Amino acid sequence: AKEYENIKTERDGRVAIVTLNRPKALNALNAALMKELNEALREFDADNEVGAIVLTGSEKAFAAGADIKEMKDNNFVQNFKNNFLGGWADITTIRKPIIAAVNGFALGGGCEVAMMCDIIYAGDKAKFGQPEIKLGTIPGAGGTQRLTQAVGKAKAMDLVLTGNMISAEEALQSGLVAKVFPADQLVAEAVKSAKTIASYSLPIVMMAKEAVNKSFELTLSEGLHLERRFFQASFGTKDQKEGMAAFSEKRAPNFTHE
Ligand code: CO8
Repeated sequence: AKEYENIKTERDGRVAIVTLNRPKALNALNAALMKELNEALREFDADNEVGAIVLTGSEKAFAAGADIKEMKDNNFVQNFKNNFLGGWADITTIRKPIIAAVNGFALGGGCEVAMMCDIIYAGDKAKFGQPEIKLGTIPGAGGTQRLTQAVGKAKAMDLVLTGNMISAEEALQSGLVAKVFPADQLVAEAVKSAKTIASYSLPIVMMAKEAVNKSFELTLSEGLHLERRFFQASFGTKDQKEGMAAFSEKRAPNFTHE
């Protein structure tokens, strides 16, 4: 695997695992880390041998937010001219599924990065929050938008305006996370799900991800239209023929991602 300074990458079969690795700052997201993260994700997105990605941190912190020490002296003109944080959402341009496996703190930009992923699994000690208000700023990478879409106005306002954290259990109840696991089993469980996803036809998985994500952008009739077209198009793949043949012949399918 390629050597990075702020992240680690590994492969387990068709699953790529990216681990945020700035332990001395609780994985606070600085420009160098985000650059490496986006680089690694782009590389795995382009790799035909990768079918799904798991993004995780340490047991103490997924990420405790943007690096406060790095940004504290920024001024408006600098932020604006450099489009500060603009590139951080590149994660959302990755076309393969990403599971965020969140142990410990997912605060501010950490929570926002998790929400840029497709599925969030949490360890039972995880804490989610948007504490920017305590620092004299507001969420800058989806904490007022993706969070509101995920949990609704009441909960999002409560988090964004008080800066309070919620537990994994509360995050589960409010629909922010899909599942909660004991902390020490979290990454293994995320990899297990990622392997299941990666065992399916990659182009079909990519269509499914794109279709679900479009539901946030399109009207219902446009979204249903897109879904139906993708569904129709899926019959143009070898994998649809294989999947339905295998069902009829009562055997396991052998998807070739074509
Ligand atoms: N930035 C820089 N350094 C950090 C950060 C951070 N966000 N979080 C923790 N650290 C550092 C601490 O300064 C400390 O360093 P040192 O040992 O040199 O003093 C080290 O990590 C360990 O942290 P603590 O000693 O504070 O550990 P505790 O266990 O006592 O507390 C907390 C853990 C509660 C998580 C605490 O560290 C904390 O409150 N951190 C800040 C959380 C926060 O406010 N996050 C929001 C940041 S603003 C933001 O994210 C804007 C969003 C921008 C969009 C991002 C797009 C992806």
